[in-house]
Amino acid sequence: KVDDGSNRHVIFRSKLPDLPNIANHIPLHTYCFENLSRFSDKPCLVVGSTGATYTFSQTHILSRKIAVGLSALGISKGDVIMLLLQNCAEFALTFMAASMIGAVTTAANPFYTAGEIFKQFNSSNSKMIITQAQYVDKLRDHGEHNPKMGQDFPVITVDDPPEKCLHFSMLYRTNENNIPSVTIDPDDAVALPFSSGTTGLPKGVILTHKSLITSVAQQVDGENPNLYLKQEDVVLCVLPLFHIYSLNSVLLCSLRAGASVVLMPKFEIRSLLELIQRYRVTVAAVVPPLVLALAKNPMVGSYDLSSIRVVLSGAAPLGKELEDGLRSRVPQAIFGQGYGMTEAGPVLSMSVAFAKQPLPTKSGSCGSVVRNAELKVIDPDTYSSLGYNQPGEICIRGPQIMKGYLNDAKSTAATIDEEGWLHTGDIGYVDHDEEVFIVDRVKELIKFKGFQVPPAELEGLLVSHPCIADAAVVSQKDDAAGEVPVAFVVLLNGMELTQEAVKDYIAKQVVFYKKLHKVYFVASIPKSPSGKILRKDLRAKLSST
Ligand code: 4UW
Repeated sequence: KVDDGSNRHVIFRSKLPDLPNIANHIPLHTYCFENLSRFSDKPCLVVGSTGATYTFSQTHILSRKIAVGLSALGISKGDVIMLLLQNCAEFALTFMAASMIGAVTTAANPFYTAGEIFKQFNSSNSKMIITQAQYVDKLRDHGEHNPKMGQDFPVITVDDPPEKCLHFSMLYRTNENNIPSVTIDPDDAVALPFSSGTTGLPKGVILTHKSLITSVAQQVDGENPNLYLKQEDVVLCVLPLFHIYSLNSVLLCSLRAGASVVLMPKFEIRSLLELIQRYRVTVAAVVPPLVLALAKNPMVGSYDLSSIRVVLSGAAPLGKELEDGLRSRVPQAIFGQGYGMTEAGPVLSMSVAFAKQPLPTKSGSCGSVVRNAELKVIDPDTYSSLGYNQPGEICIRGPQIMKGYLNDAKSTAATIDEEGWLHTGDIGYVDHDEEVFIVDRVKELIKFKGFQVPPAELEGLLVSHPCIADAAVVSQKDDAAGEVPVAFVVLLNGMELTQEAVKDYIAKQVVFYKKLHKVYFVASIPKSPSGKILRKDLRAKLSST
């Protein structure tokens, strides 16, 4: 995918000046804890449900202890550990600990089914799972092709360990000075989130020390940070840390900037409001469905939300009415969006209204491209680069983007071209004020409340049904979730199935947000001569029904 040369590259840059240098030659944990001495006794991690607080120096020492504990269990440089956790202090501590010994963290949604968990576990070649007791049964029930829990890999629980599991305390009852010395290269992996990218099944996204440091620096470093976080800030961490948005823009950015992080295991409106009020939350990182809840729920009126100074939304489009709805409830806050994609490290653009010296922004914009990066918009058919206000596929280039997909050179080459541009599969444009607007998505991905639903995964499950000959899954617009997956199914000759039977078949195998909302039985799936599903035609069919 290279420009045919007929058109000069039009490259968009941040409205803010570039950082003169980014410390992306050091390991991620060294970078995140670099300014520790300035705020060592300040609260770093606050567990919302219990009030337990870890200062920055406690967070640092515990991470070091856990690093020793992980290596005592045989985890060494390059090994992958899997976190299957709701937001909790142990998540943050273990992530940093793994970085310290050159290990890599892959985090999965704890609500995943056993099938989904083991696909990620096997494909990432994970060596252990750290989880909560309530998810352990799922790990036992994993079928004959998977490794045996407790024998082939240790399972550690952060709460009372069930049979054959170890307790998390064994990881931190160590001497932090015994950390093995490892040499970490900036291009070594540190995080391995899974994403389906522009096409196909979920794949391991290799994010290196260099990519994550660069991304955090692009947000919070320098004289005029794009996302200005102060030491007095209290950042809400309700979005799941297993998703890159929360891991990067909430946890890592706060660690670097010295802001406190209030951890909430899962979204529940009353506890959320209580936490905001109790801890005087100043920065709320949210997704559109959460904005909806905050804008519409009558309970909101009974809580004091006056501490909030920043509302950052992302991961899915935010409608203007929704934004206005919430704005009227927190009138003192600055509103804005960030635009991210796991593979992009993840932040492509961020509202400059959040900068230390803020600039005016428009409602609906996803901000300006981050500093020290290049963004271009290309014609999806000719690849030639487009100018202001012309919608096309958004591409990004810079040291923050992923190294590639794990063990998948083909998908990597289809996503990052020879010139280093990462093709997002999103359609958008940049206006004359350098603001990015997303208008459509050309990739297959469906986003349910910001969660990834890869159609190829559901199609694979559908055609594994003995009565189904072919299938295609596309998105349908939905007021509450943004998008929901619906299926077109071709039955094998003479076979009969009801819509409910197809839905149930899928529902048993996937996490709640991947469930099919509708099933249409059709005679054939429209395909291009090369065999690609013509999803546009199917979506058009949906909007005409
Ligand atoms: N508007 C419209 C948006 C937007 C959007 C994303 O699950 P992934 O791979 O990754 C994410 C990451 C989001 C993110 C990370 C860090 C951050 O600071 C931030 O700002 C608030 C957001 O969602 O899904 C990637 C896909 O999600 C869509 C878009 O299609 C993108 O390719 N998407 N943000 N503001 N759509």
